[in-house]
This record gives sequence, C-alpha cells and structure tokens, in this order.
Amino acid sequence: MEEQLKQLQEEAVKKAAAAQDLKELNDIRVAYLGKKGPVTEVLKGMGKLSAEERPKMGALVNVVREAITTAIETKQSSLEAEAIQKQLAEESVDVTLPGRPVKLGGHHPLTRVTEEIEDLFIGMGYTIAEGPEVEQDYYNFEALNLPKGHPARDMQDTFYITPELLLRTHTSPVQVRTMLKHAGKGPVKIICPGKVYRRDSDDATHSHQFNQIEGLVVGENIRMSDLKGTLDAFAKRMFGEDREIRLRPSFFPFTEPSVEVDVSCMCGGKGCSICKGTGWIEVLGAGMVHPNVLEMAGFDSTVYSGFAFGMGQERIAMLKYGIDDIRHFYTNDMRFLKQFSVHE
Ligand code: FA5
Repeated sequence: MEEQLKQLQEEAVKKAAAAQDLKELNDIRVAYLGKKGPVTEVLKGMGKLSAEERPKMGALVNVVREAITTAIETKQSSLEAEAIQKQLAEESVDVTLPGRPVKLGGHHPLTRVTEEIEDLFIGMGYTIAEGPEVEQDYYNFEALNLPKGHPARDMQDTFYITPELLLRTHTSPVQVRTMLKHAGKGPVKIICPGKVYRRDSDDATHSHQFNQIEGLVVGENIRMSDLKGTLDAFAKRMFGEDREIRLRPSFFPFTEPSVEVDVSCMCGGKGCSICKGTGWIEVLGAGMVHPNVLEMAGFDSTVYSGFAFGMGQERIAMLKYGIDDIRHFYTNDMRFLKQFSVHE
C-alpha cells in the first residue's frame, strides 16, 4: 500500500507539472484528491489496518496529499501568471502608432460674421443686449412710433401669432426694452444680435428668417456725426481700410432723420456686377432716435438724444465673402460650409 501511494504521488505530480491549462489541472485535482479519487479510497480502507499500522499509514497519506496539493497549486500559480502575461500582451497599446485624425467642425459663416461684428463694437465700449423672438406688437411696432394702422408697418410684413403677439420683424424692440430698463437714465450703448422673421418670399437676397444686429447709443449730446464716425469705423474694419461710407436720406418711423448707409464697392468705384455699376453697396439702415421713441421709453428728449442702426448679417457676409445667394447659408451644403472652416 505504501508503494502504491508513492506511485500515485509521483504520477499526480508529473501530470500536474505537464498540465496545459487550468481546466486540465482541475481535472487532475478531482481525479487524485476528489471524493472518488485513489487517495480518498486509501483513507477509506484505513479501518481494515491494524492499530499499529494506522497512524503510520495516516501520516503517509497526509504527506502524499500534501505533495499532490502543492504540485497542483504551484502549477496553478504559474498557469495564472502565464494567462495574465498573455492577456497583457494581447491588450498592449502601441503608443508609437500615429493617432487617428479627429474631424473638427468650423464656425458657420453667419456665426463668424456675427462674432466679428460683436467684437468690433465691444472694442468700442458697447455691451450685448438680447430680447425675445416671440415679441409683443407693442415693442415691435407701437413703442417704435408705429401705431396700429400705420402704413410703414407694411415695410415689414409680419408673422402674427395673435393680434398682440408676433415673431419680431427686426431687432429694434430690444432697443425699447433696454431703454425701459434704464428707467429714463443714460447713457445706453448696446448692440443686439438675433434672429428676425418676415413674410418675405425667399429669393437670392431675401429670406423669411434672417439675422440682424441692432446698435443703440443714447446719452447727452449724441449727434449725427457720432453715428457717421461709428459706421465709418465699422465699414473699414469689416470690409477694409480703403472703404468709404455714404449716407442717403431715407425713412424709418423710429428715427429722424433716417439714412440708408452704403459702403464703397471693392471695385474701387469703377462699377462691377456686385455694385451693379454704381460703385456703392447698401449695407444698413440708421438714424437719430425719434423723440417720440425716447419719450415712450421714459427718456426726456430735451436732455437725451441718440442714434441707432440695424443691419442684416446675411447681407454683410454675402458682401464680405462674395456669396451670390442667401439660401447657401441655410442648406447646410458641406462644400459651401467647408470653405469657412479654419481647420481644413
Ligand atoms: C430695419 O429692420 C430697421 N429696424 C433697421 C434700423 C434700425 C433702422 C435702427 C434705423 C435704426 P430694414 O427693414 O431695412 O430696417 O432691415 C435692415 C437690414 O436687414 C437690411 O439692410 C438687410 O440687410 C436686412 N434684411 C431685410 N430684409 C431681409 C430679408 N428678407 N432677408 C435678409 N435680410 C434682410
């Protein structure tokens, strides 16, 4: 029996050392040390031994069991370590490989133009004001000297939601809201960028939804020459130092006097298709704030005066980048948009 146990030990230790994986090793454990294994069988037969032989044999069985267990555990540790090494090797990252380029987007041309205009005016001490796109008739028209039934309301054909609520047709209502917030005290120096809506038929130069930036300065002794100097600085920064502006008399119910402002064309006055041979391009409407508008917003028009202007970013961007159709801004054609991406 002693001999048989030694043979078992030798055989099991050899098999454990040769095991290829953890499953095979477990099978060896079950085969030799399990309930039905030979070592257990020997233990079961101990009862038949003499009282003298029993402790001797018991000790030997323990030695054999210990030896097989140690061999299995040693092999198990080395198989586990191998498995970890294999996994690490498989999952290793080659940090020297070149990275996959990330596709970066660019700012929309209208965003770029808006931010450029904002930066320019912020540099001149203006702050940005905003107002709602769903506006009350009062702020969009009445407080701007356009009472109900005024014929000039037709200049801005309107999307009405209810008789008193509409989609704002211009950014001028933000002027009124800001002046009211100042409770009749100057100075006010703001620009208001935002979306506006009109029942215009879409074509190459008109959209039913577009963007405007409004400018408003109210204080004591604000004059037409301040307006002209401001717009001249704007035109030069936006279109080039060699550009000039000219003011033509016009009409807006909320300004008096009112002007249309033209910028000299890039053709240098020779006349081209962009300026339709005139040498000048119309860019915005402006004027001195009408005394009625100042009074309705709580400002004493005998003390305060102001100027205001309003321009459409689409038209400015079209001039700046030579874009021939306003609809390019809204159709999201990547070939068009990529031309304005700084990352390409
Ligand atoms: C106004 O909207 C005035 N509120 C501007 C103003 C403000 C005048 C303060 C005086 C003092 P007008 O309707 O001209 O004015 O529009 C201003 C600009 O919006 C135009 O010069 C043009 O660039 C742009 N615009 C007008 N209609 C459209 C349209 N359908 N699509 C795209 N741009 C438009």
